[in-house]
Amino acid sequence: MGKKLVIGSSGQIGVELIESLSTIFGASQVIASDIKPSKEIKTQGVDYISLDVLNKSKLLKVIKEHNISEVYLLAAMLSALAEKKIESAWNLNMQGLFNVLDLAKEKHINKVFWPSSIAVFGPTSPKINTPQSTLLEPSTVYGISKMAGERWCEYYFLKYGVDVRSLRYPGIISYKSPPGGGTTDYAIEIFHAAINNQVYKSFISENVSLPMLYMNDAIQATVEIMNVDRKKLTVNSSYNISAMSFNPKELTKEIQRIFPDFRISYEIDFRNEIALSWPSIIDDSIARNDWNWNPAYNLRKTTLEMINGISKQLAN
Ligand code: AKB
Repeated sequence: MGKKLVIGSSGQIGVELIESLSTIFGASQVIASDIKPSKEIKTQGVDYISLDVLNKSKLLKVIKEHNISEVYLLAAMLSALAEKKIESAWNLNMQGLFNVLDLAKEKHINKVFWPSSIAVFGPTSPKINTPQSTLLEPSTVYGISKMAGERWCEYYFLKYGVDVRSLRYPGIISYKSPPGGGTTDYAIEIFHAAINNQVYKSFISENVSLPMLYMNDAIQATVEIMNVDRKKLTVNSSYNISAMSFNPKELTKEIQRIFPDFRISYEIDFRNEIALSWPSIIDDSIARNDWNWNPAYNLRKTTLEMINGISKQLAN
């Protein structure tokens, strides 16, 4: 068994995935890589390599030199930023995936994790209990790249036997490392405002609900799907997963249980349009049946964890 390479290790999910993989498999079994290092990874005893996933020859060199057997490809441009940088988003999100899938096809690696997103759904997809398989007409650059990526993952699995596994991440809430360029980022920013006694100016309108996951559940799901017997997986593209759904109004109410004076105001921008095109509640029953997906964090527990976590960070 070779080592695990996380590409995009300095991002919101990368930092916490590195922490979890090194706890489970040992720091020597994990390699972090990104175009810029993060402080957090330096302290975890995990080797860091500077790597741009678009540089396929360097990627191959790293895979060979470090005896990599699994790649977690987290480097991507998220929904809001991708609307402003169409070409580079498409290039990073698609070419990055092809580089990794091709190296798996050529048997340089055995297994790949690639995250998709609820952004694959669009205005014509059902909004409530959005099924695993339904009309996919995404209206964002990011969503189009994720939808195409899902099709390519399934194609590489069926045609070339590439063992690529994927989850459609909803909004992921965490405090250890900031998110960047997403539409669901509001659900993180709001906690920082509340703890700092500020009014939060939401760019999403009060009644727009989106599916969400607390980071611990997202990491758990990622580790689980990568380690389950492939024969149990009935979805070869990407699984719907979620733990809760809420809108800014409901999140504000929950935060006000702890900070009664907390206030939100609304200054809607283009990200509201993106949020409106996504599902409110998704049906993740196939993940629950296939590999016992069972999230632990609801809105109340997430709120407590966020407030405790950010407060501790500030105190340090
Ligand atoms: C985003 O908001 O772009 C991401 C996502 C839902 O994939 N968090």
